[in-house]
Amino acid sequence: MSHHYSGPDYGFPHGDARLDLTDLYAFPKPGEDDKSILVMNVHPAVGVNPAGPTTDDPFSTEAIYEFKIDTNGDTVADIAYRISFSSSAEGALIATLRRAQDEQAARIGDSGDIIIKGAAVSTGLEARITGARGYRFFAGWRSDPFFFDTQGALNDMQFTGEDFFAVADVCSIVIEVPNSDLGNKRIGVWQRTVDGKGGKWVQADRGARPSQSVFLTGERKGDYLAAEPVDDASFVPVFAHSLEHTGGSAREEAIRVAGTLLPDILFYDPRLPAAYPDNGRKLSDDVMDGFISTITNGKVKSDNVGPHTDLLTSFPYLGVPHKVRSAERAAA
Ligand SMILES: [Ca+2]
Ligand SMILES: [Ca+2]
Repeated sequence: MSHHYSGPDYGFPHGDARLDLTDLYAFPKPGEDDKSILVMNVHPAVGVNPAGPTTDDPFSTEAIYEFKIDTNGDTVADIAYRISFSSSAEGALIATLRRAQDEQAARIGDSGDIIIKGAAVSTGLEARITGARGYRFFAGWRSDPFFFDTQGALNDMQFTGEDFFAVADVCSIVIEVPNSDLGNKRIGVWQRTVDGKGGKWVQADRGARPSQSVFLTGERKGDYLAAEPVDDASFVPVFAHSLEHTGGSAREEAIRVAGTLLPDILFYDPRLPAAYPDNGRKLSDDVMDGFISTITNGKVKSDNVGPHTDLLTSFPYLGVPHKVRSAERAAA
């Protein structure tokens, strides 16, 4: 549950699992120094509230899935990659990738230059990949690379080393980006979903660093999901309150630690190797050991769960989904 189940009471934002962001990753493309890989995971295949499987329909056609990128350290986006979905004439789900910059990137909406359009969405076991203008793009079901003993966390941090996500699936949007389009320097990245169901664009979920919106936002979770990183100083008190509660830390120390977790941005320098929390995040980084240690004030250091072994060595890097959702492979 990195950000899995980000809505109130572990429900889904706007009651729609397809809008629920889970994890964000950023790392250099293996074997090619001038490109980076950005991964947005969304839509857990299994819910907690309501419990049980979510829809097999991967993405909402009424939403925008967005990577926000700050290139000059002011916590306001200067570049946005916007992904939207629609139905083709044949009724298949297809994706469009747009790139917005400057003031347009900071705003809400679906504007931006089209980089890729009509990209097939992968609903089966095969990864369908689309390339254009130095970019490569994937959207569809994958094996969830996130690993954590969720039941142990819910049982007062009594970890048994059972990986709740061992056979879980998630929906992934993976883009291979030329570093020149990211500015070739340290950037700040976050992700958000924007819901257009009600006739205007409303941010449904957002986040960057693992698990913060689930474990630390307390009664301000709704405000947090609606806010942007530039507003995040206002959440230091509620983060500190949560840290006092889970780790028994003194108020002053809790405020100091909360200040290191906000704004909720993943910093990434594409010129350097990725390793969370120092630079970006790889699919295999054990982010939860660090998070557990932070929220328990060092009392618990690991959930005894390690990375998955089904990661791929090439694009889109995430493993083949566990569940067969379409007959696509048989037909291929
Ligand atoms: Ca900026
Ligand atoms: Ca672990």
